[in-house]
Amino acid sequence: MAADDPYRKRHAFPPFFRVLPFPIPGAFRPMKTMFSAAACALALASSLSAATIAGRVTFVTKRGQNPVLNETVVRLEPVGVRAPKVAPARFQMITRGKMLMPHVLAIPAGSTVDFPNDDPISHNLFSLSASNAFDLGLYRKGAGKSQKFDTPGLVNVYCNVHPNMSAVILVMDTPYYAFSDAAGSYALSNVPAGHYRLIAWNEQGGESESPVEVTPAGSVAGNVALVIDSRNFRLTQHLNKLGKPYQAPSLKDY
Ligand SMILES: [Cu+2]
Repeated sequence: MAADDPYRKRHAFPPFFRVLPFPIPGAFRPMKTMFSAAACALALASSLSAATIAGRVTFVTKRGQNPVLNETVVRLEPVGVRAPKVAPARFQMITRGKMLMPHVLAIPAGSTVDFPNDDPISHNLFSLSASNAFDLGLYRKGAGKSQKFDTPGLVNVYCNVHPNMSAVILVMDTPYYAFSDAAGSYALSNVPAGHYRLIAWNEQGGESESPVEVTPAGSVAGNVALVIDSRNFRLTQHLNKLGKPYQAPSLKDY
């Protein structure tokens, strides 16, 4: 996922919206397309041609590997145009039983995640991930703390007290994303005509991608069956918020 901010330059609407035959308040629309019959016909075709891209993600694993299939996130990144912006929202990732739930969360860029603590012990969530680094500090049971995520990318969330706690937040710069189901099947709906990178991500294996196209007639061309090769994936011990190895746990921490 690109680490740079794709919304640095404001872009009112993607080209798909620009040729709609009726006015949208605030939308940029070239005057000459307003009265062009050809443009209106094209607009009608575009507005009718939104497609559903559905397929399946499979894994190549070696012995001992067991990726969690329904924690696979599939997304589409438009090629050559900016993705429509998605309104930020509020999400929740709860600490309970020294686990972070959900373990994988996908959110639109600019969204805020609340981290309530349901445990009788204190936690200190943090991330050292570039562009979205944060440190919530130590906090007890209760409403917890919140964090806003502005930059698209992958955020590894850890606890500075409990080395085994981890989660991943995927900050999205596209509206077209979905989790696969437990069989690896996914569906991305309302995708307008255009060229895209179809990308599947799983924590245990990284990414796999394929070019796909939604034609002006609304059909889907390209390979929608993605394969994630997990064989080089290794679970490594992460460092604490100071970038140092965790100390041996003391009884009071647990
Ligand atoms: Cu903790």
